[in-house]
Amino acid sequence: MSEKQVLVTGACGEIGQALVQELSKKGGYRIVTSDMMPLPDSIKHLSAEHVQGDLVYKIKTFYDYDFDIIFHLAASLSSKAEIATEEAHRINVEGTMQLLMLAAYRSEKYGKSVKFLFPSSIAAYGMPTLAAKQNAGAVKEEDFDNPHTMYGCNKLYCEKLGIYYSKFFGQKHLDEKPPVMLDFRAIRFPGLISAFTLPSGGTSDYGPEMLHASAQGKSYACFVRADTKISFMAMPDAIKSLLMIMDAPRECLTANVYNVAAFAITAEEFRQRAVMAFADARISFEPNPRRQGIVDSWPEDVDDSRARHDWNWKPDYDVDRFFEEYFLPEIRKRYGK
Ligand code: AKB
Repeated sequence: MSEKQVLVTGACGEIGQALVQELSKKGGYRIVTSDMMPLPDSIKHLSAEHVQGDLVYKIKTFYDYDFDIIFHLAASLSSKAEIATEEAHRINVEGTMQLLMLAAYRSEKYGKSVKFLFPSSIAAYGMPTLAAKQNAGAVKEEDFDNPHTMYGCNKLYCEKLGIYYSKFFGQKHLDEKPPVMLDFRAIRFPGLISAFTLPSGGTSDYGPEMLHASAQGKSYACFVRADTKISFMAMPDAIKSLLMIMDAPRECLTANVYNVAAFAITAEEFRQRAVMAFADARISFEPNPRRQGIVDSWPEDVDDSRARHDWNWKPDYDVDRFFEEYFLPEIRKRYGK
């Protein structure tokens, strides 16, 4: 069978690096990567071609490629996007729009539906008050879709754009045979934690930052309150979900956008786990009002029953397995603790 051609944008980011490694392990793909930065050594040898530069300006390059699948991971995350809103809009929305137009064009012109995989986020939600957040429990995809951040607005709007380009673009008369459209599939991710890379520019970053700092014997001042609770997931589960939704037969998908969840814990619970694992961990809480406000607007947990039903989603790592079987063994190897 011939190889499928895959584009991974934002390949140098945390999800990008882990995804490129898994796609290459899975086999059967010619992986083209793109990012503002050169590829790190860990994945350099796995990319058939790397296009370095700003996606918005490089998009013309990609019109010559016959992509079967696009993973559009490039984004400016929530904390960074809140500081540079206009730039975030350009990266998050214009970049996505350009790539969706390319996928729509290729799908229609060559009669072959390009799969477009999009990582959305719990930032697409906006809980009106802390009390509402605490009372809501695990929220469904259609609830509380009123983001409070530029990044959340960008993600929610790009979900809508993806649905538009996959269903309505061209506005054919209802009786006309519809053209071949792109196949848009989005996952709303919680905070992700990798044992190999550190996030930057996000607001769920306090979780991974606290753990990596403690593993290195460094003190850490957590920028949110101890009682702050959101949902988190091990990076291998995030990659698993992307590959599962990629492979899911279209007819099994009842929606374009899916929550995935693994474990919802507070910043204090992170601290306790860190202290149990690393006796010299020194963690204080010094909330930053702006970043606190962002996380307070995200739900405590999300309901992923739609993904479980439609494509048999189930995370491998609950909170205990995350620490005992993934994070701690890997991080001890990494930092020699
Ligand atoms: C962020 O904190 O911005 C991201 C996210 C939750 O989408 N990690």
